[in-house]
Parts: sequence; C-alpha cells; structure tokens
Amino acid sequence: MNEKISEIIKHFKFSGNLIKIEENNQGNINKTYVLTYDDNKEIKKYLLQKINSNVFTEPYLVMKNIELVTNHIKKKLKEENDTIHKTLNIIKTTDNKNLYTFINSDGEKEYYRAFDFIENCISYDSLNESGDSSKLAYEAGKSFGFFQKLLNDFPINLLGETIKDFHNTKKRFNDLLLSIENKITNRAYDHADIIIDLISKIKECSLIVDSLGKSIPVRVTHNDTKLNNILMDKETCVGVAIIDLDTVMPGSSLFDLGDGIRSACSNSFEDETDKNKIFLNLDLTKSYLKGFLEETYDSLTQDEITYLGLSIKILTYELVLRFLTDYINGDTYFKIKYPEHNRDRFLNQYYLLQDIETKLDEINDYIEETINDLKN
Ligand code: GN1
Ligand code: MG
Repeated sequence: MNEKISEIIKHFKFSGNLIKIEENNQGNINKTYVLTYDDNKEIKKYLLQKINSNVFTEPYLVMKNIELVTNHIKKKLKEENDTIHKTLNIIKTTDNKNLYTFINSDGEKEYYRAFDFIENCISYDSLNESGDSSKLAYEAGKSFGFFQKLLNDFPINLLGETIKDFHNTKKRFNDLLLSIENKITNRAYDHADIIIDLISKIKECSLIVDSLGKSIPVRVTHNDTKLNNILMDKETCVGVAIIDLDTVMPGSSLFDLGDGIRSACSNSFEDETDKNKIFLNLDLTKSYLKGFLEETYDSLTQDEITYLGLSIKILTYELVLRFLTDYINGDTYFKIKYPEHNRDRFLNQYYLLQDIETKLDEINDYIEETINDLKN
C-alpha cells in the first residue's frame, strides 16, 4: 500500500520530507491517510484522501464545490477577525489541480485529494467517549449552526449536486422497495416486520421533502452532519472546523439538524447491538438544540421551526432505510468491517427511531421554550 501512496504523494505540493503514513479508519465512504512531514525540523501533517468514486461519481464537481465553499468561509472568517474557526485548505497537485488521478493496475481511475491537517483538534464518534458530553453536544450543535450561518449568503446556484436526491426520503424508500424486488440477497425475508413498520411511516417521514422549496427554503447545507465531522479543540472543546464537505450542496437546515442529533445524541455507536444501550439521550439533545438554535433561530422560518423535532425522526428513518437497503443489496455502498455489519447498523438505527418517537413531544416543547427565550 505504501508504495502506491508514495507514488501518489509525489504529485502534491507537500513541503518537507515524508516521515510517516498512517491510515485513518473513521468514515464510511472515503479512504483517508494522515501524512507526517519534516519540514526543516518542523513537523507538518497532511490528509490524503481517496475519493470513493462509486459514491461520488463526479469527483471534480465535489472538489469545485469544496473550493468555492472553503474560500467563502475563509473570507468570512477573515472579515470577522475570527481566529478560532478554521476550514479545510486544499493542497494542490504539482500541476495546480484539486485532484490527482491515479490509474491502478486494473486500469481504473482513482481520485486523490489532499488537505492541510488541522492540529490540536479531536473528533468524536460518540459523546460517551468524553467526560463532558453535555458541553460537547452544545458545541456540536453550535458548530453546525455556525457553519450554516457562514454559508447563509453563499450564492447557492454556484453549487452542483454531488449526490442526487441525497436526503430525498421518498427516493430512499423506493430504493428499499427496489432492493426487496431485486433480491440480490434473501436478507429482506428475516426483517418483514420492520419493513412493514417502515412502510407505515413513509407518509409522515416525507413531510420535509414534500415542503422543500416551498414553505421550507432550500439552503446551502452540509448534509452529512455526523459528530465525527466536527473537529473540536482538544482543550476548549470549541468546534474549530467542519470537515467532510463532499456533500455540501443545496438542501434543508432540517437535514443538518436531524442528522446531527441522530448522530451526536444517540447513547451508542451506530453499530452497537445491545438494544438496552440504544436510545436518544434527551439531555444531550437539548444541549445540541440550544447550541444550534443560538446560531440559527433568527434565520429559520416558521415551518423550519415546526419541523425541527420531526427532522430527528426523519433523518434516523432515512438511515434505517439506507443501511437496510445496502444490507439487502449485498453491502455495496457503506464500508463494512464484518459480514453482518449493515444489519447491526440498520437495527441500531431502527431501535433509535422507536425511542425517538417516544421523546418527540418533550423535544418539541423544549424547542418552543428555547426559541421564545432567544427571542426575548
Ligand atoms: C457516511 O463518510 P461518513 O461516515 O462521514 C454517509 C452519511 C451517513 C453516514 C452514516 C456520502 O458518512 O450519509 O449518514 O455514513 N456519507 C455518504 O454513518 O453517504
Ligand atoms: Mg466523515
């Protein structure tokens, strides 16, 4: 592996002598390496990533979006003299491109890109890993709210759609039905009860997509607001940078909020199998909402506010659909670490969904109170 990577990195403008290549196993889609360089006795790190081109079929479009969005963020941070927050910085190839194309031994194209490594930060897969989870949930919500705020005045028509229908719940639902029909595996048969329950929820869970572009505005959103896509300062816990910008495209604020809470405020990892450990932590949810709303309440429309709580349910429902569909299709989308990994993931998200349903009233009350407090 290192021989190939050594060849690839020659084509990027890294400075110094390479001392180490490490693989980073976070992320379900792209492959990431951390490169350490010695630049005149100064240690400098970079991230090198192979874009999963089965998922992102237009890698140049992905990079164009990222370049535009990060330039916008850099400009805004500079204007506001903000020295705390950062964004990704693309390292160009030696021929000044955003991507290096490597032709592998099977004659296929592999696309690589590089970024500066953002130092002194940590990213969490679960808030249970940390001592002060409530503060971190607040910071996580604030980080994605702030990200959205920074992009509020970004000209949305400049952005391409890197994955079509990414949060289109109805399309995800149809994909599940197709997977059952196509029978690439027989895995659907063992989960008929869950599939019937999912069918019974599609109407309610389509409410956001049905109103998108009408009473719910289309905004520039991140669309993959997993907890580990926030880099937090190791000492202060402040969210320094939002990473994984491949899916930044036109979307809804509600996708970001719902997916963020689903991911950050669940009591467990996405593949925890002990049902007793899988639930939404209400305290963390409230802290997350507080952080998010502090940054966004004055720009959200009434319909967005109305659907905030429901978005947590809808985005969790979407993940059940996606993991289950991939499981039935024989695991072609998400990276898996063992054969039944996607089964464990979809069951986990399904139990989380059931728990969220019991907590929505309390969450909606909290949202109303918080917005009233912020407005007064
Ligand atoms: C993927 O790559 P990662 O782990 O940040 C996926 C998200 C899912 C998530 C579930 C492009 O995100 O949509 O919510 O896995 N990203 C893409 O763990 O499909
Ligand atoms: Mg990620």
